[in-house]
Amino acid sequence: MPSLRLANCRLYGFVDTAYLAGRDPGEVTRQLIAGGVDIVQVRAKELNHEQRVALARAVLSSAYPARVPVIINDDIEAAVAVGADGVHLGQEDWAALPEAERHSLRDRVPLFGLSTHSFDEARRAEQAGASYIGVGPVFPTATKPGRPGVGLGLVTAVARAVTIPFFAIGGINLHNLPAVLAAGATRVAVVSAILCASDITAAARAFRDHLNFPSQGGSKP
Ligand code: TZP
Ligand code: MG
Repeated sequence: MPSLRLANCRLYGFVDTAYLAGRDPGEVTRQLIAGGVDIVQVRAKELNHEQRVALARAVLSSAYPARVPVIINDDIEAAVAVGADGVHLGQEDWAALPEAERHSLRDRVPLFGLSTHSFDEARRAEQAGASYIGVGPVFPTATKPGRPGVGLGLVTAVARAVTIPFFAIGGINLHNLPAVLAAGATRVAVVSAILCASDITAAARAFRDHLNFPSQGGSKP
């Protein structure tokens, strides 16, 4: 079982089928990890359950030797079936989950993350026992069409009030990364700026180089 410590996870990478463009998911996973991605999400909006399970197994087989946790988006049963480290759910998925399933989630998968788009959602996710939250989209992004950017102010508010790990997400690139960090984020989740790069490993490395803190492995949350 890979290390489940989120404390030192700074860069959240994705194997998102919308951006694979025919590339091998196991190889993309290895490239992400070679670039310093600390945690990987399998995001496959258009696949069915069986296809998502197969994809998740390919990602896990690359991530497992590197002890990098793998999180499955949307599909709790797929996460359980492949022995993934966790599941990531949106607000709608979470709202639709029966109370009993919400309570049993932590028994079924070691980690669960929730997407949040407002201060209240972030606070509620923490109270609900989420292992971590995503906060965004910070900036509008084609990866999540139709959602307005929540802005850097929400990053600052969450950084001050929420104690579980949070990842700023949405439209983050190397140009705006310094502003995201200055707003209070210590962790970022990046899809397109890494997966659309000609060299995935180099792109991930460029992000990761901004995310090393003096307290790495120490006390910084
Ligand atoms: N949740 C909020 S924004 C987003 C998700 C999954 C997409 C982030 O993708 P990108 O390409 O890094 O903007
Ligand atoms: Mg979802």
